[in-house]
Amino acid sequence: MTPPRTGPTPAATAAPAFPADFLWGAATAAYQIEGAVDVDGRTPSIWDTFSRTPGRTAGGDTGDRATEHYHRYRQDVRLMSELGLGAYRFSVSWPRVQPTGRGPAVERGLDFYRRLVDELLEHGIEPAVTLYHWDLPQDLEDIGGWPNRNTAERFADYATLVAEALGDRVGIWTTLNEPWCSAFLGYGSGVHAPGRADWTAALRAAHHLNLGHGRAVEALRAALPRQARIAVSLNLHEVRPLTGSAADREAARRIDAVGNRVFTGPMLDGEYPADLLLDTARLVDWGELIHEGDLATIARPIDVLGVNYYNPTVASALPEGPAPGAATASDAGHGDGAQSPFAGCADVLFHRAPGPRTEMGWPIDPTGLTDLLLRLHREHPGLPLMVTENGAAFDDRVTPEGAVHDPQRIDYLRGHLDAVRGAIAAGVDVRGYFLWSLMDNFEWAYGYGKRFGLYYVDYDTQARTAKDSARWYAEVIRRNALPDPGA
Ligand code: IFM
Repeated sequence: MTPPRTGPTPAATAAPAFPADFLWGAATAAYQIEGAVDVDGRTPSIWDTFSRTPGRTAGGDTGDRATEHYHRYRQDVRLMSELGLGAYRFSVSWPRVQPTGRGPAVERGLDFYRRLVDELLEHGIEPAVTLYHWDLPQDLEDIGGWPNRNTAERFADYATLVAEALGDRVGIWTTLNEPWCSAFLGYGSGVHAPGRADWTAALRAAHHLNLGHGRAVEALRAALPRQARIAVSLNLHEVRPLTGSAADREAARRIDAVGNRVFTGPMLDGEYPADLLLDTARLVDWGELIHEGDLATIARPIDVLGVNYYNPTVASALPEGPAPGAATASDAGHGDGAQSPFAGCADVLFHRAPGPRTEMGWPIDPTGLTDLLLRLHREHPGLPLMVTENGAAFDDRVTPEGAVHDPQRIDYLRGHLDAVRGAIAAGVDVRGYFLWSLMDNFEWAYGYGKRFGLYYVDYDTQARTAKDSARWYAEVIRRNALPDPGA
């Protein structure tokens, strides 16, 4: 069930090692693994409501049971220990801690995370907490959700509660995970909870997520010891124009604005990019949305930028006539037929690069990760980076002998880790890598059909089985270097 440690260290590999203090981790998120959705005072989040709504998730799957991590966390920490993880990135469920999104904390909810953190520390694994991985308390959605400015204030209060409970033992804190998904898939295309399709609401949500991040940074700084490291994890789009034509480059620029710079602009540069404000002026009144002082709050310094990367995005302008092989923005890897998540870019086409894909249909191209890291280093020199998510879903099966052979995942990981190493060699300050994901789990609107884990989960018995990639990753961690292919 667990990956045995491999034998003695073979002769030094040709591949250069990662920096000596490089942090090797794996990541999960509360709603994707915990289950136990109605115990110890937890109330529904927007994902409970959404997934219980017919037609919203594949097969009607919900996170009700998930991988039962809430009750099996000790076993799961043992699996992490056998991998040799230096750190484990998990998220705290807001409705477990503060069911209505306001008021005092529910201690029974916090106790789960106290137990988890203690277990991690006992195994020598550094806990890395993400405060928000998409499970907004339904009560807050009922009064407007992220398009409502008040949600940012509520988020800061919640951040204080969690920091006061765990701050003495947790050194790495992330405010938001992938706010682009919360804003643009949750309120723009509607393929994520709460399932609203309204570009104005999506842009308002983006600003309030930015503000919530800034307010949470302030709250964390006030509550945490000085040495705590504070981050945000962004799923930045490595956007490439299909051709060098001015029209395609313009399409890529617009996607970059509403896919990336809508967050990096205010968070890292203290302002929204002028081109984004112009592009979206007909959708939202930015002057009304941004209050005095907001930009200074959003730009509170962070210690590390978390980068979540899976694949590059190829965009072009809508040509005259039909465009074979292309998909409109609504199909940009996030569900067919829905409104585009890229606000105001319905006329942009997305192209599926030839070559191998993952089970999600996402192209496999590690050069996108190197380019993204290089760009961030160029544009924000001095800001340490951490890959806080990277991984791939494949159609894993358990053999009659009880093994899970996943050579494609090993290839994917090798390529992307090599990309990280290449960026480090080029001078980029990358502090660590968190593989998505520790174990198979609830892949949001795709339900349980897409398996990203190092551990295969049998959802009937909840048995965890180490995939070959788990053994391979344990070896990477042990060597602090990539093993030779075939090793
Ligand atoms: O499963 C998700 C995760 O919750 C956020 N980032 C992308 C992963 C794979 O889709």
